[in-house]
Formats: sequence, structure tokens, C-alpha cells
Amino acid sequence: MPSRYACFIANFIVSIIIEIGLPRITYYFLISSPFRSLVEDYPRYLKSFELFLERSSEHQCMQDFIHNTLPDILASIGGGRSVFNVMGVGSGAGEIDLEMLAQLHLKHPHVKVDNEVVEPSNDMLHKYKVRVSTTPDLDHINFEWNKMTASEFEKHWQQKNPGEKMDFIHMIQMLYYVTDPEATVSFFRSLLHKDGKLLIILVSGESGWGKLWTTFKKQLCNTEISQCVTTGDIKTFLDTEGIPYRNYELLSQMDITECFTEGDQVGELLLDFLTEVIKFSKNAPEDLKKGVLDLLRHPDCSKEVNGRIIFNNNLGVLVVEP
Ligand code: SAH
Ligand code: HSM
Repeated sequence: MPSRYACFIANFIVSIIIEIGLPRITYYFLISSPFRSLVEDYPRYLKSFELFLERSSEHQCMQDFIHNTLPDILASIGGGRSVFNVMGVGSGAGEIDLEMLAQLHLKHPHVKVDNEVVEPSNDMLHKYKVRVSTTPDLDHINFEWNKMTASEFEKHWQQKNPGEKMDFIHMIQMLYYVTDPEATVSFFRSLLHKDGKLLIILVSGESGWGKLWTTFKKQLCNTEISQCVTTGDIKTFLDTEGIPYRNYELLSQMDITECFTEGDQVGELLLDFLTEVIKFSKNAPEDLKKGVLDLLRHPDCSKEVNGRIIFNNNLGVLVVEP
């Protein structure tokens, strides 16, 4: 009898498909699924990212690192060559890239630079180009614009420049958006000269992000991209492979006070950025929303300062050897 029962179910499903059509079934499935990842709505992602930058010390702590620690790292690259090959993967609007290029110039004032920019967003590339056109003293740099993802670039590079080596590659807050961060690190590391360096910045495993993601991994990190990766994960990979690297921790904060005011527009965008879910406060089931909000203000993730809720946005920097 079980086979007759299976047959009946199969016929029933086929008759529904014939009745309402596959596209509509797909549509019902999609709208009944509560979450869409923020990266599917790029304008909203951009808005929430820019708001996050305003509300956090993210770029400030990177700039401190670039001024205080990076120069010594850059001193050892280049092997005396007169042109350095530099590459930024996921450069955004280029603010941090240009800071690093300025430090490189201070360390190696007579060197010319070929700078490959890999960035899939038109908006970001446009902002980067505007920044370049309004920044003085960049004549020694040739910018190559690659409007593509890291994996598209990998294919493009293998066809166009197999064998060409790089002096300095950086990927700053980018590895969340690839499907296989370890493979991405391996590919870009393989492009380094023997004295080259690969710089990776991600949120630290010890940050509030790390706590949020370990607690709600199943609900929030259920996408094709790696999204919830921290430097802790990359360190585990590098240790397993026996790849040498140096690790720095950068202290950073994010003011998330508005996240706790129902209906506040700033709070809603910041919550979307924290959870990577479009309109999280509207779309998340009540128990998940409560769990996330409780954890966000818990001492594991945040501290209260003068009535503001300050989230731990500490970053990890990995300087990977070839
Ligand atoms: N590095 C910049 C921007 C970080 S935001 C900074 O720290 O300010 C992440 C950037 O990665 C965005 O500009 C986004 O467009 C880009 N990005 C998204 N998916 C990517 C992918 N698959 N490959 C390369 N870059 C990607
Ligand atoms: N959205 C992943 C965390 C992050 N991205 C922090 C930039 N800064």
C-alpha cells in the first residue's frame, strides 16, 4: 500500500503544478520564506554600510593601523624593483586603499605602482574614481579598474596574466561575500612575490560579531556566501595549512543605541547590517528578534556608556606570507 500512497501524493503534486504553474509555486515559496539576505538589495546594503561607517570607529582604527604598523610591513616588500604591483580586492570607495598607497609612497618614494582594483559594484567604483581624481600626488600610480567579483577576477587573471606576481594584496572586510574564503585566500596568496604580503581584515572572532554569529549561526548564516567568517576562522585555516602569518587586533566600536527603539529608521538599517537580513525587525519571527536584541545589548557584545549601547566591533588583521 505504501507505493499506492506515494503514487497518490505524486499525482496530487503534479496536478497542483499543472493547475497553478511552476513560476507561481516558486513565487509562493519565495515570499513565504521570511529572510532575504541584505546583499540581494544592493542600494539598501550600501545605505546601511555607509551608516555603519558613520556610527562606528571602523575606518578610524584601520587608519591608526595603517599609520602606525603598516609602514614597517611595507618596508620589506618590493625586492628593490622600480614598479610595485599592488591589488585591492573589494576596495569599496577606496578610502582605505588610498591611505595605504600613501604610506607605501612614503616608504618607497621613487617607486611607481600598478594598482589593480577589484570591485563588483559600479557605485563603489565610481566613488573610488572620483576620490582618485580629487586626491593630489597620485601621478606615480596607474589604476586598473576591474568591475568584477573576486572569483570572476580569478578566471580573468588566469587567462590574462598567468605568472605575473604581486608585491602587496589586500582584502579588507571582503571575505564575507565569497562562497569559499579559504580558496580565495589561497588563490590570492599564490600571486605573491616571495617577499610579497597579503593583508586581510575581518571582524575579530572575539568581537560582538563573533558572539552574534556563534549564537545565531543557523538562523543568520544560512546563505551561499560565507557571510559570518571571522579572522578566527581564517587563522584556523592558516594554522592547519602551516601558512605563516602575523595577527593584530584592532579595537573598534559601533553605537547601536537606535536598534532598541522600535520603528527607528537608523536602528532598522543598523540591525539589517548586523544581521545581513533585509528589514530584519519586520521579517524576523518575534522570538528570534528578541533573542538577537537581547544578545546585542548583553555584556558579551556591548557595554553601556553614558546611556548609549556600544557594540564591540573589534577587527582582526592578518598579514599572510607567501
Ligand atoms: N574595503 C572597503 C569596503 C568593504 S565593504 C572598506 O573596508 O571600506 C565590502 C566590499 O566588497 C564592497 O565594496 C562590495 O561591493 C565588495 N564585494 C562584494 N562582493 C564581492 C566579491 N564577491 N568579490 C569582491 N568584492 C566584493
Ligand atoms: N557585515 C559584516 C561585518 C562588517 N563588514 C563589519 C564591515 N564591517
